[in-house]
Amino acid sequence: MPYPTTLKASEVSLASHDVDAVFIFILAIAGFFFVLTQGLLIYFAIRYRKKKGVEEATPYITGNHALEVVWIVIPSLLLVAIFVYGLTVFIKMRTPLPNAAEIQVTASQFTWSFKYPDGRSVANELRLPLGQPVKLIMISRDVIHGFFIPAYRQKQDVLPGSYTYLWLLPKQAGTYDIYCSQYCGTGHSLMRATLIVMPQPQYQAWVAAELQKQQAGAQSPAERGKALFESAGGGGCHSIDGSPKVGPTLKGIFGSRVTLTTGQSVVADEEYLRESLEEPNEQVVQGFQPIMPSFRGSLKQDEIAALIAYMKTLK
Ligand SMILES: [Cu+2]
Repeated sequence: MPYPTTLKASEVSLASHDVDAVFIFILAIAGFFFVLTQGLLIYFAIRYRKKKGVEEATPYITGNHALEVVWIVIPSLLLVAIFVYGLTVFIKMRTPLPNAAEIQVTASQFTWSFKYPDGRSVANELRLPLGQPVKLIMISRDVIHGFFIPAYRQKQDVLPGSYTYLWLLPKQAGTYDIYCSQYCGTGHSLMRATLIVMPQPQYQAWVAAELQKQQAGAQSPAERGKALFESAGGGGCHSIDGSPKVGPTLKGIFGSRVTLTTGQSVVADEEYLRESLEEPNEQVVQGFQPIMPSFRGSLKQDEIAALIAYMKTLK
């Protein structure tokens, strides 16, 4: 999703502003020396070209201390300036403000899951209030992923078994893309999420509405299953409307006859769906890769039952 084209990309977040400034600084220096050296090259080639019929001996030059000092000292100082400027911005980008709100990010094939301080979990959508610093504490459930917000110029690898972090300071309301920047498997290109930056009052209203929804009390198993499917990011791999994704669609799955990679055909009943959640790579549907992560241990039995109840509603 594109962010509004009326604003300058360099102003959408603190880091994007700083990173762009360093980039332009280096580009300007490089551009200046490119024009200077190539300009002189062309100028000298014309000015001192060999003229027809003129025999001129090339002067024998042994050195020029003043010139040598200039071309050693000036570029050295410029390189130190680039280093110091870059380091300053890097330190700023790696040092979260002390009042940063903490959000847990869990990456898994092929979903981003965000856990807010109030306990809510949302898949593939991160909402942040404008002007409020946020620290993302990230871990992966399976392979190495990369959390990347191109418009913010911020990117951080997300590793299994080790926390990494990123901190953001949104400066413009809008909608931005979040990509996975490390090839992580078949569904890598689908591993996208959306960052929505909202003005403070709207954000507070959204949080209140979500919390109310959550506390609205007794859900039916199918409603609970739907919420679980969404918060666990099931939609990253399985469509519910029959459209193709990395995994089979869940539309009409319950009670249907599926052909497995072994050639065998089975009915997708409660037991088949339970096994597909806990031992997903035992009975893989023909035409699909055995890449689904196991939810054994991470889903309780009543949650599995709720998910199956939800699948029954997807006719
Ligand atoms: Cu990934």
